[in-house]
Amino acid sequence: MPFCEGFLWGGAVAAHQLEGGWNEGGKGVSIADVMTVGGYGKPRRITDGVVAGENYPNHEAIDFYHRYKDDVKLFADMGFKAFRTSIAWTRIFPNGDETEPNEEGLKFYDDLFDELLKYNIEPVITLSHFEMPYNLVTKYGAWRNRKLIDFFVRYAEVCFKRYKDKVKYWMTFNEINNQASIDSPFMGFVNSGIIFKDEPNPWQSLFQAAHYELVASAKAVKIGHAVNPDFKIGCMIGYEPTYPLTCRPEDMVLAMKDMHKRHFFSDVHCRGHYPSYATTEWERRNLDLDITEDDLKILQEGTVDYLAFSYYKTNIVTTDKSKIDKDNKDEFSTGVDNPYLKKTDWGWAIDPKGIRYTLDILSERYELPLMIVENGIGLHETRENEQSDGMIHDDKRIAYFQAHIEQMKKAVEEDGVDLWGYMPWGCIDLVSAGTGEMEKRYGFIYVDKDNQGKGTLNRKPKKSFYWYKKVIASNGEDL
Ligand code: BGP
Repeated sequence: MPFCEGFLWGGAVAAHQLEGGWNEGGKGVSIADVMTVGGYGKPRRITDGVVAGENYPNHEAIDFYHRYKDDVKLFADMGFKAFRTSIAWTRIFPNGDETEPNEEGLKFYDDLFDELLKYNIEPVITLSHFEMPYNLVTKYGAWRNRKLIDFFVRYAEVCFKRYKDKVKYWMTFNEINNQASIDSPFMGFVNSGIIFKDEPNPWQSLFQAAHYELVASAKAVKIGHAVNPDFKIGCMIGYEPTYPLTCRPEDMVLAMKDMHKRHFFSDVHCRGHYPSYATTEWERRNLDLDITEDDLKILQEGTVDYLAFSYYKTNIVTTDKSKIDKDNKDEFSTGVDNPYLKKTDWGWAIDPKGIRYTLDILSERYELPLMIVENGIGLHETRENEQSDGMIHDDKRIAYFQAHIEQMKKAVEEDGVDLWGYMPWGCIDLVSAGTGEMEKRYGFIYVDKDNQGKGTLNRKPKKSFYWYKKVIASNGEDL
């Protein structure tokens, strides 16, 4: 049996992408609340506060805030052992800088966790998933400011103490490493509250913000372990292996250097110190970073218990500029296709073997347990795709998961990777983070709502729902 006993089969979401209730229960405005709908090749706009008349898809999302009991029941029907979601920071500290938390927000997550535990579903919780309080951006300059460390740590401590008997698995920041793509306004804003490309010295801002976030994470890990020594506290990175287009040594080196962007944050989270490729880069770029001796000590003391990651695709790089399609190069794509792979409708390369490659690299590099907390395929699906049995037949999704789970098995069985769990992304249709659309669907469960916000919000299992139920029941044997 490749997967261990108690393997955490489940699904993943993030508060801002499904809860809605953006201004209910005392919740404050988060950075996700000021982002409009975009689309394929059309980035989401970040508005200056919430502006009347704009379409903000996260405000209602799929209304999980009011419907979570029914949704948790559906997850339980599928046999989920785990459910990954985030706590919306703005439900607990609406402006981020209060000294006392918002009781109504805390209560909401008490109720949600109780509901999950009622069905023996383990909550797997991210503290910050693209939803920091917007006030911290406007009033303090977001993660440019050292004060953010204390705000985050206070928030983390409140959550650890409140939920210490309900939640065992935690993650500090979602995909913290993606902001290293400093040209992407989206990645910088959602991770740090900063659009790096608009900064006078983007590299200075990136590494300073990164440092404060890493210190905040390490402090949180340390405090969490003191609150409950049984806690398992991990980091979470977005992992997209970079392949060279050819075996020309120039391409190989470029791909290797590109991977520094992927590893920089996890190197610090897992090893407790900065890698030499980063410190030499700081010197080369003449950066003047605020890093104290105490900070370096805390990084060492607050290393993580496990490494969680998302995996959707692999990327290609080349030094041969003639091979780069400039029209296809954007925030999420290098503009070079892998000739051996098919792509999704959103241009993401489908590469099941890449998940084994990822598991092996991370396992060898850090020698830590791993958790896959996002994986999946975005598809266009409407009620018109329903078959005579009244179900959406998402065979493409089933094929995608079959192929990826096969490769996970090989990584465990043949390569000895210590894998704790698998939580496919968007287990129920929700708002896409990158595009803000409902149309980019990942779920085992269909939600009746379109990009304009119209629909009944009714839920309906897709074919993959029954397929995944069988996979979980057989602990991954019956694919
Ligand atoms: C990850 C995020 C998620 C999620 C997912 C899919 O980067 O952690 O929040 O949304 O990607 O991306 P998208 O929604 O853009 O398809």
